Parts: sequence; C-alpha cells; structure tokens
Amino acid sequence: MDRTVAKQIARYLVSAEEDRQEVSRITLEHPELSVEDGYQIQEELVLIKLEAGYEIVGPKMGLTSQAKMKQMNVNEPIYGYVFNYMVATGQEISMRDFIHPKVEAEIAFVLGKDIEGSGVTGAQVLAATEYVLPALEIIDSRYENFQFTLPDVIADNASSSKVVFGTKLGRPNDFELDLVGVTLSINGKIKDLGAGAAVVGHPAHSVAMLANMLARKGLKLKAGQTILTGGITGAVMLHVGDAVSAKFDGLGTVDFRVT
Ligand code: 0L1
Ligand code: MG
Repeated sequence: MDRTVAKQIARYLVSAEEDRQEVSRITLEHPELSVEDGYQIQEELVLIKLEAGYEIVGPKMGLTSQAKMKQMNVNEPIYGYVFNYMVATGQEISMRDFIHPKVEAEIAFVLGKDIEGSGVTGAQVLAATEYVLPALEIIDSRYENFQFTLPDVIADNASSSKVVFGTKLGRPNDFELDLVGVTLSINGKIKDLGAGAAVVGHPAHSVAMLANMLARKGLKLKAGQTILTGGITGAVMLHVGDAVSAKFDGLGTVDFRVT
C-alpha cells in the first residue's frame, strides 16, 4: 500500500493509544486492507515509536490459542512488538493508562542467541534460550468494543499495551513447558486456567513460528530479546480494584493490582 497512507493510519493508532481513546477500526474506512497491509502499517507504527526514543523489548505472538484462531478464522498466529515503556515497573497499574484492558498469562523467553529462519524448530529455540519467565500481558485494543478484523489488529500492534514480568527465571530445559500449568485469578477467584500446550502446542513452537514469520520479511530474533509466546489462559477484562494473580507451575507467581 502507499507509504503515506500507511504512515497516516499508524499515526491514527498511535494517537488512540496515547489519548487512551477508542477509535473506529481502520477497515471500516479501508475495507480493502490485507494482512500484508496490516503489517506494513505496524512497521510504520514501530518506526514512530523508535523515532520517539522507545526501545523494542522483543516481539510477541498473539492469537496462539485454538479458541482465538477459530474466532478470527485464521490458522497462523500474528505478531506485534513490546516496547520498554510497556513494561510495568511496580505492582500497581492504573486504569487511567488504558481504554478497556484485558489480562492473559503467558510464558516469556529470553534469548541468549540470535534465531534466524526459515525452518526453525522448537528444539532450536530451546537451545538458543537463556531463560523462561512468567508474565501477565495486558492487551488493550485501540478499537471500539475490542472489535476488529485481522488486518486491523495486526496494524494495531496486536493490541500490545503492558506487561508485568515475574521475577523467577527458569532454564528452559528444566521444564516441560507444554505441561506447565497456569491459573489466572482475580480477587482470589480463578478466572481461567490452562497449560503451556495451549500455545500452539508448545511455547517454544510459538517462538519458532515467529522466527519463521520474521524470516519472510528478512528479519530475525535477536539475543537479549524477551519474547511473549502467547496466552496460556484466555484474556480476562480488568476493572479498578482487581487484584490479579497468576500461578505458574515451577515458575512462581505474577501479581498486580489495578488502581
Ligand atoms: O496477545 C494477544 O494474543 C493479542 C492478540 C490480538 C487479539 C486480541 O487483542 O485479543
Ligand atoms: Mg498475548
């Protein structure tokens, strides 16, 4: 698509994020947009943030569960980027920073080596991974009522908004990550639960798919990046006063409170 239009749409989405203001989905005005167009807009959005001085923590995978893929009628996940300003520094997050946030529990990978596609396997990912750690991702679509098509959500940086990382680091080969059980509780009540296998069969497989998707664009995963692999639990709506806690088998607990 025309670069000027892609930049203009990226600015529209960045403004919605900055203003915490939900906006009409872009495919209402541009129904012709393809998945590739969505990624072109996302690339412009990433450039805007880099030009503003933000840094990439790592890419993230989205739509990795069977339920989300079925809902969106796709057979491949999508990716977006987590920036340094999105990483929560304390155990409180303010509702004022969001439009309509939802939380999901994920396993993150910290890479010790670059991973370059194509044909990357989960085993290669595990060999290149320094640590795994638990995380709570807060997604916050910029679109009205969290409603979008695939090009919309890709352009909107896969709804990326905030991440709370746990403090316990694990060695990837000390776990059977597909079998790691997770509960997500709010105010002491379990809202959802699952195991690592909910993420395209294995969280390492999610990273391998990401490396292969990036390879199609001539990009690679880099040593030092922290990658969110996708929701093990479903995404649960947040409200002021919520005390959120996720327990990961062998990887500890991640908590925060919504003020
Ligand atoms: O991290 C995610 O799985 C989000 C992907 C985008 C879809 C959504 O906002 O639910
Ligand atoms: Mg996610």
